[in-house]
Amino acid sequence: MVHRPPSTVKRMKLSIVLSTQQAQFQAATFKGDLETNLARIASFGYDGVELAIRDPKLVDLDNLEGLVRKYNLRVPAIGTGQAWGEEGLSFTDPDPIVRRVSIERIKSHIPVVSHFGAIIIIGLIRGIVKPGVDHALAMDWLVEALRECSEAARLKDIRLALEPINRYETTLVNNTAQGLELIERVGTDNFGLLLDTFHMNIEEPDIEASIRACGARIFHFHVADSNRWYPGAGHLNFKSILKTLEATGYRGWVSGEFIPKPDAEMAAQKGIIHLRQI
Ligand code: LER
Ligand code: MN
Repeated sequence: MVHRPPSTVKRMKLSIVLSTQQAQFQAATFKGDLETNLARIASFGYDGVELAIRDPKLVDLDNLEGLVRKYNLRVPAIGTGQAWGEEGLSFTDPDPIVRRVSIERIKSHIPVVSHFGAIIIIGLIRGIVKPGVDHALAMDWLVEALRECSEAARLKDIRLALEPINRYETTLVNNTAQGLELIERVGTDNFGLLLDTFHMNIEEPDIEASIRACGARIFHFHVADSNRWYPGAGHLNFKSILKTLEATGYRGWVSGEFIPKPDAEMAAQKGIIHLRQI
């Protein structure tokens, strides 16, 4: 029997990033008033909203859940990187107290995440190799922290996804090959990868080949174009990328994480139109 790749991508579950609090991170497409933003996101046709939460203690979970339900949205993933961006928390800080607080912060997301049936994103909270720290030692700290967090998450059937992030933002785990090596070292089956087309365009020699190599280890997927604007605003071939993703068997979410330009509404609308055309 001849096996032919599908000519179109099945209807994808699309979400978009919304920060539950003000944040410096540029590519959280929506920030500010929660209800207004959830209403807009739903009206543009998104199925879900990926929430960036710096600290679960600061979130009124009942209110959040009520609003998400009111606008018939799902929450596929919770981003945690603002704990690094705003507070400097990381798994690889030379100070053991900072490392402990960072691990506890990630574990504190477990009740929120299990509420929504979401996954926990490990982005910049992995940290960077700080001055005076050896790269191998930072990797050891990272592996230990990820083992502890993924073992705690597994008790609640929760998955964690580490995002390879480009070299200009971190010195730890920049590409998918390093991400796969890390998965081997951590050794827990609820720990996988979040691939982001913006970072892949900088770090991967061949985006489609890297997606195929990650296969079943892909737990979540971020889309932004080459310039980190909405899909369709740069030179990435989303048709080819998403067909390749689907061919791996991935049936998870495709989440828009792009700069709110020319403004958040326009970016969200143009992005979804481009992706739905595929
Ligand atoms: C977060 O998902 C991300 O892609 C990083 O660029 C955060 O800085
Ligand atoms: Mn991302």
